[in-house]
Amino acid sequence: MSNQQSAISSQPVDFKLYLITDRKLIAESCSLFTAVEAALKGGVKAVQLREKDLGTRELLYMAYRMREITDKYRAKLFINDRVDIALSVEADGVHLGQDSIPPHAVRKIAKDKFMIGVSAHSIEEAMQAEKEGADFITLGPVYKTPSKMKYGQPLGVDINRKAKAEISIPVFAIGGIKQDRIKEVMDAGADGIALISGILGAKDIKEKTTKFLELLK
Ligand code: 3NM
Repeated sequence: MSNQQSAISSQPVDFKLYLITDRKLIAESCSLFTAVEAALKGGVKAVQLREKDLGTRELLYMAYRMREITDKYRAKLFINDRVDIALSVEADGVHLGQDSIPPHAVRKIAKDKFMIGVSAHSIEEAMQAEKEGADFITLGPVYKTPSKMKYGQPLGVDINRKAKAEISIPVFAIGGIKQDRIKEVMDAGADGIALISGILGAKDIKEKTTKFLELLK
């Protein structure tokens, strides 16, 4: 074990579908909580609260409510970037970006079983995150997705084959994942999928979530 890695054991990654929030995508008639609850009713077991433009307190209150509804459905809750908020609301973990506090530093302050996800945009970043103690990785964007144009060209589905060969922790394909792409990414070796619009952009969020889960079986 490298000295950057942790001795603290976290939980197994027991989900294949990882729903990420973006309240701006939700129709005005429906709140983010209603939308996430519909996905929970559809069976999703891991949700990442990712509302990057919110101030600390607003995000904290939102995180408390997300904790309540994810608890109700026995689903895991992750908070994007904000370890302080994740710890405060007793989330299951944090999801770190490349500019966030690194995983090995989170391990020093995290409780036992606290999980760490990391966003990687190349195999090198994914390997580094694994070395530093991440529990799982989202790797992308695999396909073109408007929200992530800043990362340039999509990595393409073959990135999952390379990841399978190099990385031992679970790797979730992210970026432009829709229902008709699940087979392709899973066949390429992804351990699961992470997505926003594929579910939150659906007319019937509950039904869409169930469909995704069926296809991931
Ligand atoms: N991270 P959708 S792509 C939040 O490549 C996020 O790290 C990405 O949204 C990455 O499922 C992305 O609607 C957006 O394409 C995912």
